[in-house]
Amino acid sequence: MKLFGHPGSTCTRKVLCTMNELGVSHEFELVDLAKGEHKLEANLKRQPFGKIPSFEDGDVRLFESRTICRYLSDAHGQGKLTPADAAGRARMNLAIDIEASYFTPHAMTFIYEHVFKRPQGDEKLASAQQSLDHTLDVLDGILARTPYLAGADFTLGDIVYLPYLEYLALTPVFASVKARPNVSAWWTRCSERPGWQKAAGR
Ligand SMILES: N[C@@H](CCC(=O)N[C@@H](CS)C(=O)NCC(=O)O)C(=O)O
Repeated sequence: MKLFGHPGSTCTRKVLCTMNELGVSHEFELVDLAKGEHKLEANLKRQPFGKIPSFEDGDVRLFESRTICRYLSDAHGQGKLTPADAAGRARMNLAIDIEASYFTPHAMTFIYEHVFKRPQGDEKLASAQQSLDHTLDVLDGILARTPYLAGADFTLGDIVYLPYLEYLALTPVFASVKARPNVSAWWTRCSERPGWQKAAGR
């Protein structure tokens, strides 16, 4: 199988972490964002929206990081990273939906502002802070009951958050994560996993 992406990209790192956790080997082809390679024809054929990552496994061709992670767990996971029962799978998918809808858009506002130095404006930052705090409260409530977002085990529902938290840790907003004891302990637990350490380039 082959992954096309960039080692610093949040969406690429989700997929790399999933591959590492599952122990599947892969080829990696760099799509250099700094050189605009994601907008070139070769990448557009794999990812029609001109983004990374994209993925090939034989004749299976995919894009969208969360879809690739789900495919990897289904096709190569042998029960790892996805709960076996319907209720557990629903909790995992809920965690992924919360991440995509209510966490990442607000987290990215601060990552653009502080890490990529793209000023977001005071109004947007204030609104993102309020929304992020609310999402962190919801996550803290879930994690007060179970060690991982879908229950007792580490799943894709946890992996999808890690790339954004890794970059948020470089911003002043990480104080909001640290202020929530269950989220903070969960982040420590997840980020210490060798699968994440390797995906983050350590
Ligand atoms: N929903 C897509 C988002 C992909 C995405 O936004 N990728 C970023 C890198 S993490 C990218 O290609 N950015 C370059 C651009 O938007 O021009 C996914 O999960 O794969």
